[in-house]
Parts: sequence; C-alpha cells; structure tokens
Amino acid sequence: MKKLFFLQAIGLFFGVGQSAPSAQVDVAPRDLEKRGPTCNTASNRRCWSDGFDITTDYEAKIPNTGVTRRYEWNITQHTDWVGGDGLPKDIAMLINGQFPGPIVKADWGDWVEVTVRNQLECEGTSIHWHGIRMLANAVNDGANGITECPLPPGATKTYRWRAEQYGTSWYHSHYSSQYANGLTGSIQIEGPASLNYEEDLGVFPITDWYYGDAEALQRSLIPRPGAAPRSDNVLFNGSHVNAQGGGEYYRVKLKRNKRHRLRLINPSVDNHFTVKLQNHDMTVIATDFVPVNSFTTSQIFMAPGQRYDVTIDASQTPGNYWFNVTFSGSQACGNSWISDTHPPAAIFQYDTVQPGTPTSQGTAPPDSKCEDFISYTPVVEKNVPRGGFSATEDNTLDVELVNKPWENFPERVYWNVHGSTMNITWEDPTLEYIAAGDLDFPERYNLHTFSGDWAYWIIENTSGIPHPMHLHGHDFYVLGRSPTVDSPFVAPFVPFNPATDISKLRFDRATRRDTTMMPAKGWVVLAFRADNPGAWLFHCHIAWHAGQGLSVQFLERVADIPGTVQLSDIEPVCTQWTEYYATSQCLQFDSGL
Ligand SMILES: *[C@@H]1O[C@H](CO)[C@@H](O)[C@H](O)[C@H]1NC(C)=O
Ligand SMILES: *[C@@H]1O[C@H](CO)[C@@H](O)[C@H](O)[C@H]1NC(C)=O
Ligand SMILES: *[C@@H]1O[C@H](CO)[C@@H](O)[C@H](O)[C@H]1NC(C)=O
Ligand SMILES: *[C@@H]1O[C@H](CO)[C@@H](O)[C@H](O)[C@H]1NC(C)=O
Ligand SMILES: CC(=O)N[C@H]1CO[C@H](CO)[C@@H](O)[C@@H]1O
Ligand SMILES: [Cu+2]
Repeated sequence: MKKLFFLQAIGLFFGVGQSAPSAQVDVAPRDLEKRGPTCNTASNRRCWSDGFDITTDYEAKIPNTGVTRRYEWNITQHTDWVGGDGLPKDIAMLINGQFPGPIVKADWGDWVEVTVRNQLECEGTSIHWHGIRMLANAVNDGANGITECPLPPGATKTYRWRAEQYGTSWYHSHYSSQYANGLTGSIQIEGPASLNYEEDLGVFPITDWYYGDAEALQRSLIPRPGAAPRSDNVLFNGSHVNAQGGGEYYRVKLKRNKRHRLRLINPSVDNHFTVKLQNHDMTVIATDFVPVNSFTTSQIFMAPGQRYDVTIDASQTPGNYWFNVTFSGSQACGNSWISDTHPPAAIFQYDTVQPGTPTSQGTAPPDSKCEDFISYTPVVEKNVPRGGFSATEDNTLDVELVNKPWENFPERVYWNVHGSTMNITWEDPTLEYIAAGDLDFPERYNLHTFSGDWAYWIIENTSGIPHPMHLHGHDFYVLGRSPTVDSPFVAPFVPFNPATDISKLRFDRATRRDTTMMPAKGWVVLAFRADNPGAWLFHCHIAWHAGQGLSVQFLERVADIPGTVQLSDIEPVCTQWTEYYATSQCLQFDSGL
C-alpha cells in the first residue's frame, strides 16, 4: 500500500510540465540488521547500513525498512497540574498524562503512525511534526486551517508519515498557542552521524514554561502594548527548581572519558537561549535535521524551534558542572524571562563522583545578540542556482508590527506580512479548497504562489524584534542576512539592497535547516527547492507572534497537489469539526495557528 502511494507520488512529479525534481527514491529493502560490525558503531557512526551513510542525500534516497512505528495518544486537560518544577499550572494539556510528551522514536526510513484522540474539554487540536519533510504528504503536516481541520473533542485521527530524515526534532500542537499548555514532545530518528561517539544521552528539550493558561496569555497580547507575557520558568527535560525554593535541578550523568551525544531542542513558546556547559566544549554535528561538518564551540544560541545535536567529551576533572541558560541583552531578543533569582541551569555530573552542587559558578558566554550561527557547511553540500535569483516585489515579504482598532479594543496589536495578517478559518483548510478544485482563497489566508523549481524569498523585518522563522515541508538554504543592529528599537530599518547585497549572498554550500533568525530592522534571504506539492506554513516560531498573525502560506506545485490529497482524506474530521464548532464555547480569537 505505502509502496503504491509512493510510486503514485513519483509518477505525478514526472507527469507535470516543470522539470522533474530529484524525487526521493525508495531503495529496495536491504537487511538493516546486517549493519554488521562496521556500521553504526562507536567507531563508525558515519556508516548506517549497506548503501547508506552520512554522505547519502536523504532528499534523494532513504532506506526502505518496512517498519511502521505505532503510537496511541490521548490528549487530556488538567487544572492546577503540578509540573516538573513543583508548581501548579492553571491549565495543562498533556499527552498520555506526560510532559514532555512521549518521545516518537524511529529509524531512518521507517513509517510512523500516531493515533491522536482529543479528550480536551472544549478546544480542538492538531499535531504538527516539526521539520519532517512530508514529501507529497502535506495532508499529514498537522497545521489546522491549512492542511486539516482541527480534531474536535471526542475525535480521533491517525497521522501517518515517513522518517525521511534522521536526527532530532519535536512535535507540537498548531492550534493557536495551545502548545504553551504543554502539548509538545521530542522526535528521535536514528541514522548515521558525522562524528563518532560512545554514549547517546538522548533528547534534551529546554523550554520556557508558563503557569498561566495559553489562551489567557495569548488574549493578553491583543490590546496595546501587545507585549509578550513573562515566562515563569525554564524546564530542562521537564524539570527545574522554582523561584519559591522547590523543585530540583535536572541532572545528566556523563561517563568519564567517554564521548556523549546530546540532542538539544528549544521547544519554547517565546524564549531564545544561549546554552553552555561550564568547562566543556560542545561539537555540533547536526543543526535541525541537517548533518553538518562538525565544529566545536563553547556556547550555542538556540531559537524556538531549533535543534542542535552535539557531542561532549567527559574529559575534564570529574565533578558536577553547571549547564547554564543565558539570554541575549535586554532588547536584543525581546526575551521574556522573569526571574533572576534562580538563573536557569541543569547539572552535568561525572559518574565517578557523588551527585552534588557545582562548586564553580562558571563564566557567562558572550552575548549572542539573538543571532544564530550560519557560517558552516552541511555534510551533503548543495548549491542553489544563482541565476534564478532576483529581488522583486513578488518575492519580498515585509514583516511589520501594526496597531489598529478592532472589535472592543481601541488598539489591537498584530503582525502584518506583505500587508496582511494571517487569519485562517479552521473549518476551511487550504488543502480542502484545493482538493475541491477551488483556488479562490481569502486574502487573510496570506497565500503566496510561485513558479519554477526554486523559491527565493527575501523577508524583511521593519520591526525592532528579531523573529525565528520556520518553514514546513522543507529544509531551506540560508543565503544571507543583514548584520545585527545595536539598539534595534531606535535603529532605522535597512531594506535588502540588490545593488550591494546580492553579491554577499552565499549560493554555494550554504547551510540549510528549517528554522533561522530574521534580524531586527533588516532582512534574511532564504531559498528552497520547490519539489514538494502542498500548502506550507512559513511562520515566526514565537507562538505569541504566530497567534498575532505573523505567517504566510506557500502554495507549491499547485497542479500536483490534487494527486497527493483527496477530499476523503480531509472531510471526515472536517465534518466532525464543523458540527462541533457550530455550538462550541471555544471560539477563534487569533490567527488560529
Ligand atoms: C485512551 O482513552 C481511551 C478511551 O478513554 C482508553 O480506552 C485508552 O486506554 C486510553 N489510552 C491511553 C494510552 O491512555
Ligand atoms: C530526557 O528524558 C527522556 C525521557 O525520559 C530520556 O530518554 C532522555 O535520555 C533524557 N535526556 C537527558 C539528556 O537526560
Ligand atoms: C549557572 O547556573 C547556576 C545556577 O543557577 C548559577 O549559580 C551560576 O551563576 C550560573 N553561571 C553562569 C555563568 O551563568
Ligand atoms: C478573522 O476572520 C474572521 C472571518 O472573517 C473575522 O470574523 C475575525 O474577526 C478575524 N479575526 C481577526 C483576529 O482578524
Ligand atoms: C520603525 C520602522 O522601521 N517602521 C517601518 C515599518 O514598516 C513600514 C512599512 O514597511 C515602514 O514604512 C516603517 O518605516
Ligand atoms: Cu516573531
């Protein structure tokens, strides 16, 4: 069945007028158990299995394992739920009662099937699999109002997708800012690595945490000044001390003299972190899902949505060490961390010493100025066609902060992209329009169509706040960005200037990932291969900003979309949703995303 689906999808790709993209090919099953002594061992992580290694382009070829990993999740609502820092949260929304949610584990090439049952009291939900390519499978992307209707309470849906890439990621609800109530978890897909290591410490999500309810917090942003609410804590793999003296530091054990892999994830609602393990360097081997030629650093800046797979050598004096989270200077990131009384930290402890509190406070890393590092190369190097790039009004998207009267508010604060704020209708997802043959979208769907095999976008930020921009369905290439400005609130906005800026863009061997920073008062230029038919959300990963409308949809290879999605894929849930929503008490009050 799945084979047939894939062949159909590939047939469709080649059936259209555009030149055929490098469609992914399912490679005949080879016995993965025959990885043997030379593959995926502590001394040969670059090799994965017969025919697959770190130099294999996962967009072109993936192992056919024949394995499907199945998960069953119940999403439930809890009042005054006591989280991993020992303090209650007004409303928590949890998967199988857990925060962080269950880890989705798979091998590269496996299929994953997650059956989600919405047992919330009033809100709908939809689960997005952050970073997963979803080739010809937009209908499983989990972006409500775009690829599906939300699941109403009582409804069940099975998401089915392929582990096309490998490495570290996460999933979260895409229903308004609902993930701020705890609806997130990690994804860990086994595959080759660009550097050898002995121990895998597993996923390490570091997230901001709010004691308030997500909806109440999002509503607080509607009237002027529209400032982000303060977060109450930062949780390391779900735990931390709290400001009242309770809770415990999360503790990670290192084996002395071993090299460890740590899978760092920032699943935050709003906060950007710089992380540093005192006295130890980290060597980056992947950024988001993209394996990179490893580089060593003493601190890492992580925007919401980003992942860094790193190795750490336990080669220092055995002891207990702080793993610190610090923030960019007061204005640089618009961070909303509340407390200086317990700077967020975890403890990394060598297995040869007693658990204790680190004796040295360590040193603070330099201010990252809210900028992620982009000057490194992926292992599989690719070039973006330079000739295809031009700067026009059609491929420039301006992001601006707006205040206008709205309903009962004399001034409502929201974000415009290209002059329009995103506002989807949950019951009319974009893919349903397309499956029904209707391409007449409302302006407030912020839909952008383009043609050609490559998409190039110049995103300009006229505001004084940098934004972590995330694209569904692709790794994008980061061709370049404007320099970080000091005093971003008063600095002038400097638009992309083709005459001087095109020559600074990096078309060859540019890094690629699925989330990167757009600096304040400047621009970032991104490119991606238009090889994935679908409606793909491109948005700021500050959940509050997405709720305030900071997103667009890219409609890609629109003629090919009907071959990847049938009305019957979407309608069962949409019918239930529409019926439910007619009398629901929980009505849309923001972008819906
Ligand atoms: C999910 O809820 C259903 C219906 O209440 C129940 O039968 C099932 O055991 C639950 N599953 C889990 C994993 O909690
Ligand atoms: C975080 O928790 C998960 C689930 O218990 C575990 O698999 C993982 O190893 C933990 N990560 C670290 C770095 O301890
Ligand atoms: C690291 O975190 C600990 C615990 O909050 C704190 O005492 C220490 O000062 C921090 N170090 C730095 C350099 O931020
Ligand atoms: C979104 O669109 C609906 C339908 O046009 C409208 O009623 C609602 O006010 C809009 N919401 C926002 C936040 O603009
Ligand atoms: C402060 C600032 O840069 N404001 C700009 C916001 O965006 C609009 C439209 O692009 C500009 O006209 C403003 O100057
Ligand atoms: Cu933003």
